[in-house]
Amino acid sequence: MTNWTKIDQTVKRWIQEAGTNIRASFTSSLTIQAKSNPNDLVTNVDQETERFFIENIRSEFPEHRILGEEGQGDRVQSLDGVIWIIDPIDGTMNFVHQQRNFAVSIGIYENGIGQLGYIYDIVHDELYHARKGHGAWMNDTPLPKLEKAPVETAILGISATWLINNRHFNQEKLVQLAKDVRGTRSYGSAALELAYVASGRLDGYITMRNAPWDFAGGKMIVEEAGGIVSTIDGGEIDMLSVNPVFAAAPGLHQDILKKYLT
Ligand code: 2AM
Ligand code: CA
Repeated sequence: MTNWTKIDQTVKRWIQEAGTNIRASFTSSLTIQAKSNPNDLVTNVDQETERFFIENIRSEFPEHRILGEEGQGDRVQSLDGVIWIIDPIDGTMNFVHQQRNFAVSIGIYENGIGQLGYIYDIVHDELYHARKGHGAWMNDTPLPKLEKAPVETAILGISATWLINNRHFNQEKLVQLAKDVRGTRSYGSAALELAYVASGRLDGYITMRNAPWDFAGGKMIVEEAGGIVSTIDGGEIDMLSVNPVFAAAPGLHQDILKKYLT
């Protein structure tokens, strides 16, 4: 049997240590490179933080596999066993330009089922975390179960990218949704936006393109807080592929799906 209590305590210790190192990096110069396009950034801190987690996981839990954004983990092609899905820095563009609105994101899945999730907002020292069947917390405070929210009073996380002509989704219905909700916000970190849905700072979050490391931790935390996470047409998220992601409070999720997404 997997000892989730031990894993939980260990991850929290590692996350604090990673946070200390990332905070220290603010005063040293970064090495910045572009990946798939000039706006897709990676820094030495992303790579060093991923390496920090991988080395620790390999030594403490050698039978577990690791899917990491920066590719230093394993080539994971199935969800069998225990898999750590890690984004060492989600919101790298914010990290580089703003030194805020970024987070460490970790989801730990067993045979495809989320067991532990963590999103650490280093600058605000806010650790959002969840354990399957036990609930979700921000630091030591339990997150109350999300309640039904109507569209008219909802605050929706959505990037302007999806409200202009794009190749992933016809924007017209989303433009109408953006008009109908009370307000929209865009933070540039999928992990933080999911953490905000879980904690009620946002009522919903929509994106057309997220990778497993962007949503693995957040999906778990939103679900343990009573929210719903699906693809844009209400289907199951595939933990090994890029997905459109729609997370929201109950009620709001069904209403938006029915009226704006199908
Ligand atoms: P990142 O900072 O770890 O790259 C807003 O840009 C959000 O989308 C961030 O969480 C960012 O994660 C993620 N993101 C950026 N480009 C992406 C891409 N091409 N595919 C999937 N997710 C992406
Ligand atoms: Ca990243």
